[in-house]
Amino acid sequence: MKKRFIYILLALATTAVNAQNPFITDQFSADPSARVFGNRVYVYPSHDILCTEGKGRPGWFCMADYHVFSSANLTDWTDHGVIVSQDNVEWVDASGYSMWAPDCIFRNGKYYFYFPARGKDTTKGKGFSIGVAVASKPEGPFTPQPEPIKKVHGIDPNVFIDKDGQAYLYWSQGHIYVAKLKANMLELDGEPSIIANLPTEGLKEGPYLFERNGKYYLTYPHVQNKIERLEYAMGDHPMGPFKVTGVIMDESETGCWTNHQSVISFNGQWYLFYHHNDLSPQFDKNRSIRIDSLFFEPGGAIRKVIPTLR
Ligand code: FUB
Repeated sequence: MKKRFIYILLALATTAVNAQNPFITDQFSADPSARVFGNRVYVYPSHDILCTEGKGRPGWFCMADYHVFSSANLTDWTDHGVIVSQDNVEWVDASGYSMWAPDCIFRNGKYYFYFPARGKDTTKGKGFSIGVAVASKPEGPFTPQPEPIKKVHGIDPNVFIDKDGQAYLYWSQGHIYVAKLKANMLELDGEPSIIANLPTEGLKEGPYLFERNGKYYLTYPHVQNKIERLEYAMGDHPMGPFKVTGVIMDESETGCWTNHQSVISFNGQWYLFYHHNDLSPQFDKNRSIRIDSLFFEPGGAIRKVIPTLR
């Protein structure tokens, strides 16, 4: 009886959080990287805008800057404003509107914000590089490094610091890559490697790694039927080997081409952050970020998330 009552309370609590989707409604937002810093959740998303003739590439992704949002209760969100803009990073091509999915992590009193963008220096290729901006507070002000991280070409950076203090950078470029980071969090410590044993067909991007009960969960969107499905693989070490384990969110649950996830535990509950194009049903490159509760099976498998709509 007591157990049933707890389940009902849990269900009500879940509904209360879910009922807000999407939870940022005054601007478009995508690719949410959520982090718990102190007693607040900070979300570092991409900021979708609309490219027009002469400004970026109309009909495509268009992002010029990043905001950070925070909340103590996942209901009331504070927009801390722009933390990094394509106009204030030396190496970024400011005509690119290419400030795609970022991440942020805390180490030794500093917050390290990782972001991909196309650089000015086309001799290094037209593709994306990944830069870092550093701050003393999670909401900034952030100071961008003058150069992107060497030997990293791709998008969707994600950083994980293991219990032994070793930091890892994950990113994607067709495949998902991993490399150790030096303690300064600004340089690779060794060569990047492609993470093996992931699906061979269909684009995989947006890596996000978290640890629970000694198991490492590598989560990623994987294109199925032209729509990204959120999947995960599990392993015993941050660099793998990983074994493809399951689906977090089916592609049939969203009509949006892209999806992009992060996972946190906050006040004893796990949450999945992701996006959909709720506020722009006709144009799926103007997206909005969502939260849903995440649950695990007793053996550690992730239970599929059914998105909560408005
Ligand atoms: O937001 C631009 C790109 O779309 C991201 O980098 C991908 O993960 C996808 O969400």
